[in-house]
Amino acid sequence: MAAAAPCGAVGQCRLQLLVLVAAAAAGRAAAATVRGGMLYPRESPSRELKELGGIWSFRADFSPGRDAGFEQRWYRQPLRQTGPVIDMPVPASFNDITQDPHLENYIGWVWYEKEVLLPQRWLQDDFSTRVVLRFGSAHYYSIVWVNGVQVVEHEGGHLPFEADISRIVQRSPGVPCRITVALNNTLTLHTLPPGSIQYMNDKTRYPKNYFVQNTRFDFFNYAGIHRPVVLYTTPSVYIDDITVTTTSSESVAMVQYQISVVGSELYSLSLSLRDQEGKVVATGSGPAGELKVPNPNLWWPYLMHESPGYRYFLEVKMQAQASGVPQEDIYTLPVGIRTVHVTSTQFLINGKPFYFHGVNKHEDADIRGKGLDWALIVKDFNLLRWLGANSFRTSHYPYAEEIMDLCDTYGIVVIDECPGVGIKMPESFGNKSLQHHLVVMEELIRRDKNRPSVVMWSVANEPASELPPAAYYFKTLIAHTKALDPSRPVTFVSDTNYALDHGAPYVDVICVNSYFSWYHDSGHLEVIPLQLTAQFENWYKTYQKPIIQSEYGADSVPGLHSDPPAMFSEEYQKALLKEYHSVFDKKRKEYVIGELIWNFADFMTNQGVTRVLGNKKGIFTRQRQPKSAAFVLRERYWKIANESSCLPPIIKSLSSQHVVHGITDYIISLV
Ligand code: GCB
Repeated sequence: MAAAAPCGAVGQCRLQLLVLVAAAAAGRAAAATVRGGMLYPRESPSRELKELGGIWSFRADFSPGRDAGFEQRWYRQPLRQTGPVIDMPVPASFNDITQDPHLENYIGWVWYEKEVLLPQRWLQDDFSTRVVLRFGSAHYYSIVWVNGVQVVEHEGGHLPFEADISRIVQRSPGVPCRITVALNNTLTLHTLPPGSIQYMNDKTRYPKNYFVQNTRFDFFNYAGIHRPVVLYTTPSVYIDDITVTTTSSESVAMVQYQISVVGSELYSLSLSLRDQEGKVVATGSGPAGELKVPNPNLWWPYLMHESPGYRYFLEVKMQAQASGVPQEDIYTLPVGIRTVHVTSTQFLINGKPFYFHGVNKHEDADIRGKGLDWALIVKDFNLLRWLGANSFRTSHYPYAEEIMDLCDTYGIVVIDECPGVGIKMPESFGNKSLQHHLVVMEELIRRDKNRPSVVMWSVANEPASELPPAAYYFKTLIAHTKALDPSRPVTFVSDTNYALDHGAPYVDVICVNSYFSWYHDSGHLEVIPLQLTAQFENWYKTYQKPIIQSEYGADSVPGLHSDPPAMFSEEYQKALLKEYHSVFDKKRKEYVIGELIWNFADFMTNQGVTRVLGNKKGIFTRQRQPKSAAFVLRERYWKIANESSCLPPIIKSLSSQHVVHGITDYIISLV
């Protein structure tokens, strides 16, 4: 990606300084490990919420060193007083909002600002209300000030961070609360994902001070405030975190819980678990324990049961005294009861074999880039269910909590991937990178540990796992992940040769990507059966672990036709899929436990000679219209679901021709 903005000796210094800032912060975080909970902000009788989405003021720092904002301390006064600002929507990526190619490809610090008035009752200086500012995600390095005071610094996109701002806002009631964010999208060899800045110093070929950011991943590196920013309140003594795990037998389930409270040592906790009708099915007390649920409704994946995604609601009530004042906090957590086990040939959910027939996705759309968009989210879930997809991988980074909530609700099974994509350079396997990666896994697990839809963690996509340091790297990373969450299997997604992969010994499930007759033997569909069969057999012989085909696919330009099939036509994409499917059908009787198409929808990438306005391997266009391949996959997924599911006979008896609306409506009405 070319950054057309100038950057001279000063600029180089400043960019290097950014790297140092980021590295220092990563070091601090690693040493400290992640502290505190990161409960999704929900309203309750003791908690209020204010959404800060909408138009924010914005300025990209185009100064030669990208450092004018810090030198002139833009955070000390309203942004409009230090120079021109433009309107910027939040949540959204900033890249595609204007017509300015320099902003589209901008690398460095950008500044956002919002002024908000808070309700009077939040501002009473009696130490009883805690006001928290929370960002669902911002890419990638964030520094946040409130009324000119720095409140939080966070490294990494995709995951939430927050700050207690009570003391700052309660000190000046009646004054608008000014939130200033400086955001930097520079990637280094030690960030996740990694990247590097390359200065082009040949004056005969490049303008003065020219640099580019190089990355080794295949999606446009959108940046901005991508997810909701909210202010929420809690009492000053509050429920900080809840961890829930579940086990079940035929007629009874156990819900193990652990709760942490912050603000006082003297508190009591009471819990009640309600079913979807609101009936209390179990009660408990104290910070840790077990709830017994007789005749439980288990959480089942979509198409595996007539009522998928069943969730109970765990209401946690905390009562305490703080400075003689009684305090009460209430938080309600949705809970799905389900178990996950892996054998040498199967993936079991609630003891039943589960076959992943799903997709890989991206958070990506016209104009808003990676910004959260409710209309797009709901459309995508409707398409997933239309397709008969029961699962997806969050390729190649954690998706919004709002998306994960719908996975829980609809029973869409998730392989939850961290942003470990494009880890290719030896420098990215050193201790500094590893420490940061461990912290990112801590943040991800802290966020998603209670989600029944999440059945496996993926710690990386296509790292250079053939490099010798990958052995120690993945051994440590996977052990750490398992120590944080012993209840879920762990994987990473490999495209390394089975005989050379140093990370594979440590995973529970082999996830393998391959593009036969696309990137290799281009145009030769006939090689697929042989090569894919050999791939599966080699991996299985070496590891005796179940295998997921975690990516396969072909680009197709919608409306481009060719018979016999030629690359980039819709016919070729369909034919390639079918060749893969015939091998999957043989091997899923043995140890292949899933197939995830690359990709659900076309998505934007960097410009390059193999990309025509982005990656076109979607079975839907970027605007979510089906290509021919979508119908091939839909017929297949419904067929597989009907073969193996416990759906009622009425649904099973319908062929995929009939499911256009009827069955999805029926299933949806059951949810
Ligand atoms: C891969 C990557 C994915 C790419 C895809 C492709 O192996 O994991 O990020 O987009 O191939 O289309 O090249």
